[in-house]
Amino acid sequence: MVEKVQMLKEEAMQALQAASNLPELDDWRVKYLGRKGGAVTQLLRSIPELPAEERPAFGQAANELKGFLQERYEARHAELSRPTVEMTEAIDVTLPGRPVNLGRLHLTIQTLREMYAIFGQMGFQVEEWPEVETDLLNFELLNMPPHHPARDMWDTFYVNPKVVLRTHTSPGQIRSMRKHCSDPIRIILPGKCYRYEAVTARSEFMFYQVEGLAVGRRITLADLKGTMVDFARQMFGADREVRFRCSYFPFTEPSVEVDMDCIICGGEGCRVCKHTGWVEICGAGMVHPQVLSNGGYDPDVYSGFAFGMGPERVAMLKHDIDDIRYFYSNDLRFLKQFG
Ligand code: FA5
Repeated sequence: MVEKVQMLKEEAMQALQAASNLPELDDWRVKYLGRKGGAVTQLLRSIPELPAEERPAFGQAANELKGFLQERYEARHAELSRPTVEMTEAIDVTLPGRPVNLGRLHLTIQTLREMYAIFGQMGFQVEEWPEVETDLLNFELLNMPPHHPARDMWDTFYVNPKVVLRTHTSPGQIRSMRKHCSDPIRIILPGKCYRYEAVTARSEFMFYQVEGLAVGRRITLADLKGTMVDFARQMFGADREVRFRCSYFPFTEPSVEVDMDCIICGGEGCRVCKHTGWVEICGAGMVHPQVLSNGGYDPDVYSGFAFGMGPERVAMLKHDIDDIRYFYSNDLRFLKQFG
């Protein structure tokens, strides 16, 4: 009798393979597993008619067959229910491919790289420091203790009372001096800065700065002037003129603003230079003795100069861009023009 079960199994499996769609599969289910007249059901119903000694082995084989076929049915059902891919149109493999959109460097990054190359030739190396900075480094060690009125020059985003989003890259001066421990330094420190100020055509609340710092023995204001003139001429053209104006920063003494003759009007006066013939390119000065000392350098032995310039403003001058807000508003029509 167990052979009868085996024969039914083979027959059912062949029929299952032959069922090539869901209606055929359903006919198969009714034929073999159907509750009323299904072949396996009939097999099970025939058990009581068997001699007592044959019933256990036959019953076990018939029940196993029922479980097995049920499982196979479900697997086949899942297989036939999967959507089939139909070729609706022919593919012309000779068509040219779609061009891949190439990315490009952001104008600020391009300008930064040009600046690295120019200062690199003069022996400056690039170092980077955190954008989230302590109040101690951003202000206090740069001669601005709490409540010092000069803090008002930098409208500050506070993370908490002791931590700020850096308002300028000058805290990097202290970090780099402490890193180099009394060795001569010639570095530039690029990075993002944040200021809680109104966004206008010339000012963003987030922008980049490139800090420059040179520390050594017998460094003078003439070295700063030479560096600025060289930078302006390499960046903007060999006949650029540079002038220094007295200014004030708590961490430099003396302090200056560096102006360049207007690249647009050649010094005649236009809207870019506000009809003065000059445009500011950075703030700068000789590193204050107290700041040298805060950085671990003996001010009786060492001197240094520092400057901080905005690459967006450099790019605006170079490409005659009249509004800084284009830089970070993600308008590809603007960004695609460069590079
Ligand atoms: C400073 O931030 C000083 N730390 C610079 C400095 C460094 C002086 C070392 C002395 C020694 P100032 O706030 O002027 O200075 O900013 C320097 C440059 O950053 C500006 O000339 C300008 O190019 C750029 N900048 C400043 N504020 C903005 C702004 N809101 N949006 C875009 N660029 C800005």
